[in-house]
Amino acid sequence: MANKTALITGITGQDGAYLSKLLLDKGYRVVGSMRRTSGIGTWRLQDLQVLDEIEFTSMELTEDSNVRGVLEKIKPDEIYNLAAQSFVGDSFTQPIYTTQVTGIGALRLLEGVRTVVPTAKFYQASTSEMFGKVQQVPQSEKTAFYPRSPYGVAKLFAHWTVVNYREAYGLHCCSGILFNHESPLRGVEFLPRKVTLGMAKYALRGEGPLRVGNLEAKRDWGHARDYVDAMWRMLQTTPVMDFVVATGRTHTVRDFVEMAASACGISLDWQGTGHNEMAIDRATGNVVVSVDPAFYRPSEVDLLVGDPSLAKEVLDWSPTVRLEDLVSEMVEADMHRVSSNHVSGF
Ligand code: NAP
Ligand code: G4F
Repeated sequence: MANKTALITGITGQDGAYLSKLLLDKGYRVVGSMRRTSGIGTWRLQDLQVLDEIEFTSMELTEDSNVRGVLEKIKPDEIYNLAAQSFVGDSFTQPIYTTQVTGIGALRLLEGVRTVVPTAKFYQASTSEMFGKVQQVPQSEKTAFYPRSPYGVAKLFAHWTVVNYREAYGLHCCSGILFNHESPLRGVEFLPRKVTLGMAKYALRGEGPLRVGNLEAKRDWGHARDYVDAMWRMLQTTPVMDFVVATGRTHTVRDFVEMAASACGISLDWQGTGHNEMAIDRATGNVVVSVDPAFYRPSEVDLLVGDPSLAKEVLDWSPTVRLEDLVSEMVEADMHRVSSNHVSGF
């Protein structure tokens, strides 16, 4: 039997890279769709040494005919919709664009699946951001949604569209409600990578201070490599349903900063409060981190912690990387990049 063909939208992102590697290792033909940009966006695929094994096609999620044309040309067996304007902070200043790409983009694809490749399996990248102002702790598949950003609202639209296309048209489509997942391939605008890169720059070059926003927000952080494995498992499982993917542990942004500092051999003392708070290097007295209200969000998601029991029971999926080890891996990668003057992702 010929190898299965997987179409990955958002292949140039963090998850796109790890998922490509996983599917190639399983013998899939992997086709990645990329939007037109002015630069070379394939550094993550190069990093994982999969670039030469992927076929690329051009697809902009805001273009109906482009989306449909790609499905007609590729005729995928499995579709992983990872493409999104995925940065919550920017969704407050670009709400309409975010909704077009992150919300209606998923609908465009599903309409394409329904009319062009109705037997294809479809994975949608849903998010714990949909829980927002959480109605239950921990959050599970049964927890009510209450999004707190234009991004969260757009993802919730996509999430319910998947449910509707499954029930109305019998499509094999499902969503993974993924909690925050990170790696050395994470974008530098997100808090974890911003912190590990910032700490590496401070440790090796004395650069700083690193300016951050809300230190008290809590997140359930796992490793992206584990989470793309859950995506694949979901599409191999019947009956088709949605799953929470999380570690079940939660930590504050402050904890993450301390862990990253410690991985660089730096001990921090916190001084001040609120907008005037800062972290001082105990050994030198230098300011390493300072709070900048510019990084606060108009409405924040204060606490995320997922209950991955259903994924464990049905998919036999469990996270394999502890946060402490994830932070060490990210710091080590950024120390290497900074020391060799090779910082990817800018
Ligand atoms: P990411 O690194 O930001 O990647 C997003 C991808 O979407 C990139 O390949 C980007 O292309 C592409 N894209 C953006 N706008 C597009 C457009 N208009 N048309 C076509 N492609 C477009 O995100 P990630 O961390 O890999 O996350 C993958 C998916 O999971 C996203 O949908 C995200 O919202 C969701 N998610 C992520 C997490 C997490 O913690 N990482 C948690 C839950 C859900 P460029 O390279 O050209 O920008
Ligand atoms: O790393 P973040 O930007 O991730 P956020 O907003 O939780 O969203 C990520 O995870 C979602 C899943 O829950 C995904 F759907 C989404 O696509 C994305 O991958 O921020 C984490 C926390 C927030 O509470 C934020 O307010 O860190 C806080 N924070 C504090 N200072 C900061 C900063 N976030 C960023 N990006 N930059 C700061 O300086």
